[in-house]
This record gives sequence, structure tokens and C-alpha cells, in this order.
Amino acid sequence: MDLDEVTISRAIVQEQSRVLLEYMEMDVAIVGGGPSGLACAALLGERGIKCALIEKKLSIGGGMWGGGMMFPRIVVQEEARRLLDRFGIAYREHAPGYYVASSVEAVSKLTAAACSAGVEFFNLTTVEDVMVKGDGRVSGLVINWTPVEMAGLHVDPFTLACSYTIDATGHDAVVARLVEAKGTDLAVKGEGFMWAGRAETNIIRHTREIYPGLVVTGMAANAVAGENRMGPIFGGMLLSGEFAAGLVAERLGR
Ligand code: 48H
Ligand code: FE2
Repeated sequence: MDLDEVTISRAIVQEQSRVLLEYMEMDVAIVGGGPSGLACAALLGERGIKCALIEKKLSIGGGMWGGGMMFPRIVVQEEARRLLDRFGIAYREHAPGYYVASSVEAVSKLTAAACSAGVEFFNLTTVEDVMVKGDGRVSGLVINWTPVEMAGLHVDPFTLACSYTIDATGHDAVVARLVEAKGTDLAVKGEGFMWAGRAETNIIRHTREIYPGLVVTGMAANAVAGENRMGPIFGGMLLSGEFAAGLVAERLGR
């Protein structure tokens, strides 16, 4: 069969335009495609909640791809082992309670779970601002193409509406900092020293609605709270993503 190049181009433009229009209003927008955002998205999607994951980079996976110092392995502790099982991620027990898995497999399986759960992905898309109107809630995201941001071009953005936003942007806690920068009473303390045990224990407590309509998860939750960092152990990221999904589902009555 000969192939029509214009049909190929038209298929992509038409399909992605349809998806973008469909997601101009959604239940939950997850900002950041690292482990916490992916776990959260997959578990929200499994509950039939309409959600999209917005990732500024070309590839999904955030800091999980790199494992520990570019060794593509991650460690997950006992408390989160059931989530490795849930997502079908293989692991080996290195020492009692310390499980080691391939970071490539972990990212791939989490991403596949989110895709299977009906989550839409908008990659190469940067969240540059949020929408807050009269009710004082974060009710939408201001987005632009990452290459536009990188080139410093003056191109105005689009806005997507959502009932809840999840800040899963990792160390930088980007969405929280955007809200803080507007002179609100939200204060982002910044992450503390390396202390894995404490960081991993406290992350669930920090996974919460930090501003009306805005929930923070993963490393961003610890960064907002001034909590410690943990290095390449990822159980807390998965548990925090799961907790954020449960919290938002409950608020949505689902
Ligand atoms: C769209 C954005 C924007 C934006 C950033 O860093 P991540 O992997 O985040 P977590 O919290 O799921 O996982 C943290 C983990 O990877 C880690 O770094 C750990 C455990 N560190 C411990 C330590 O001691 O160092 O992913 C965040 C994602 C990235 O993919 C960014 O590209 C993306 O968010 N992102 N997406 N719009 N404005 N800002
Ligand atoms: Fe990190």
C-alpha cells in the first residue's frame, strides 16, 4: 500500500486536538510524571476519575529513570512492597526489608498502568501558572509548550480547568511555589538534609491539600514542609502518590 503523508499528519493533529479539547475540563490534573505523579495518576484513573498528567519533559519518569547516581536501580522498603506487586514490578530482596528493582522497569510499568487506567499524557508541556478566581481555589492550570519556555519566546499560554490539581513536580515544588509567589499565605519551606528514615516516614503526613484545590505529593510534599530528603529510595514516592489519589478521590466523592 502506498501511504499518504498528509493523512498521517492529519491523523495526529486531529486526534491530539480532540484529546486536548476533551481535557480542557477534567477532574484532576497531575503536574509531573515522576514516580509519585505516575502512581497517583494510575490509581485515580483506575477509579474512573478523568485525569491527565502534564509533564514538561519529552519522557515520563522524572527522577526515577536515573536510579541512584545513574545506576538504573531503585530501592523500595517493606512498607511499599505491596505497591511493587500491585504494579507488577519485579524486585529482589537485598537485605531484610530492602527491595531493589530496575528503574527502567519501574517507570515503564507505572506508565503502562496509568495508560491502561485511561490517563491522558501531555508531555513537552510546562505548567507556568495556575488559575484562582473568586472562590479562592486553584481551579485550573496555565500551560505552554516547553520549547516555547526554553527558547524564551513570547507566546501566550492556554488554560485547562480542573477540580483538583496535584503538584508532583519533585524537589522544586513548582506549583506550590507559583501559588506562594502570588503573595498568598502558602509558604514553601524547602527540603531539609538527607535523612532517609525520617523523610520516608513523614512524607504521608505532608501529602495534603496545601491550598484550596491543590494537593502536593512526592518529593514536593517534603519540600513544601521543610522535611528531609531520602536519596534513591522510592517507597515513599509510591505511597505518597497512592495517598494523594485516595485523598482526592474522597474529596470528589468517588
Ligand atoms: C510540568 C513539570 C514541571 C512543570 C517539573 O522529580 P520527580 O521524579 O518527582 P517525584 O516527587 O515523583 O519523585 C522524586 C524522586 O524522583 C526523587 O527525586 C527523589 C526520591 N529524591 C530523593 C533525593 O534525596 O534526591 O518528577 C517530577 C516531574 C519531572 O518529570 C519534571 O520534569 C516535572 O515533574 N515537572 N512538569 N510542568 N512546571 N516542573
Ligand atoms: Fe531526588
